[in-house]
Amino acid sequence: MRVLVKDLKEHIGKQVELWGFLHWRRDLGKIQFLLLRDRTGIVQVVTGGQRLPLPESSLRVRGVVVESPKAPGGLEVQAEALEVLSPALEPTPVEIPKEEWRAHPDTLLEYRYVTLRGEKARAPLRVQAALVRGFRRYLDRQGFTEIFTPKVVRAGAEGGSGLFGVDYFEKRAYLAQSPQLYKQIMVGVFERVYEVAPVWRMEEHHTSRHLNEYLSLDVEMGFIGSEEEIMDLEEALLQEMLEEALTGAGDEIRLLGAEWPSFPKDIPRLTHKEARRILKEELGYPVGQDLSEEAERLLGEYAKARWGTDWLFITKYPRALRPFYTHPEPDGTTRGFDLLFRGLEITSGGQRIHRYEELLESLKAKGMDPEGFQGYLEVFKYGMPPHGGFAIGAERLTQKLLGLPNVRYARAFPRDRHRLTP
Ligand code: AMO
Repeated sequence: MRVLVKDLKEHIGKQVELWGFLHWRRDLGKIQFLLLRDRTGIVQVVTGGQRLPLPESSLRVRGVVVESPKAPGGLEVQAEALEVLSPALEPTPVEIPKEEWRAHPDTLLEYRYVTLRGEKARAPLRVQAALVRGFRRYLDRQGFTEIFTPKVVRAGAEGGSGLFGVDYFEKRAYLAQSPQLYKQIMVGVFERVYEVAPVWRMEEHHTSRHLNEYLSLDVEMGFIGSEEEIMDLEEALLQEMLEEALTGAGDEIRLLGAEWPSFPKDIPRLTHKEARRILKEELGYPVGQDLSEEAERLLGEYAKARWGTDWLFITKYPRALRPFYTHPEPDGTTRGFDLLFRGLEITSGGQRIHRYEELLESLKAKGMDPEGFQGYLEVFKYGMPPHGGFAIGAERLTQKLLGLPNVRYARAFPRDRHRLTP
């Protein structure tokens, strides 16, 4: 009977068939030990008189499950037949079970197509898949509709960070740096929408927190009273995402030794002004208008010490720091917020401008050409309700949840300043 590694304990004393990869091997002459890995785990297999193929070959093994206290997991399979389905033709560039995580990051990324098979390398992707599942499930239940907006666009939405140009027949087009404008338009259609899709940022940053292509988890909701409702929504949403990660990828979380965060409930909401005061007066940190990465890290520590939380909303950002679509306040601030998790910005969001005239004015005030925003602007002539939303950077959330040293490990095939392959 064909079984998965995780179910072997239910088959002790019985004959089973396993399909998987040769994870590791050891030849003692008369007998050979190997570890077989499938999508659910790893088990030791003992066989005799075989010439084992190279690691990462795919195999089909038939044998009897026996208890074996010395084997990993306390079980082993005594093989009766071993068929090589597809042999590895060369040794892997990195010895997966031994060197994983110890090899140089560039080496791990260079050979990602095979190093990803390592249990620790693939674990963050499983956790991320569970987070996204929780994201979708919660929003579906709240009456949101999943949308799919164009990724080749006429203009940028965010300002600031650069755009990648694309030749689109005779026209100049760009890779979308966010679905911002389209998700707002779709609020006019479905009131509540979300999207899970990649976005592109031509940023020169070569840091452990920046990717040039990342997965953006976007939410937009209509008929709101203020941005406070958007933050409430994000708290409940994050809670469900974390729960799904724990139930759906608990083994992976344990394998990585991740320290699970505090409950994302009643997250403290500090105004930008107050955050700057704390930095200056209480933490003795010289702050400019913009909060540097170091300032955010310090605020993360502050939130942990003062409120015992890993989460912190910074609200009411000044107008100069937010994109044109952000709802302004009369005092020069806005209804825009960021969410810091363990001292790293994982979300930006806020309430948007929903009146045509104000939007036009805001574009002009930012020195942007309304021409480029034609279709978007038009929709504000047709009763756009007060609305707001946010976007979570999926890789950053995954990185910080799992304590990964680099955001690149939270993406299967990261794109950065120097990496376009594999
Ligand atoms: P923003 O530009 O702040 O906001 O991006 C939202 C979130 O995306 C993540 N992020 C990144 N992750 C990895 N590499 C990058 N280079 C990178 N840049 C951003 C961060 C960030 O908080 N349209 C707004 C969202 C909204 O208001 O709804 C936006 O895109 O986690």
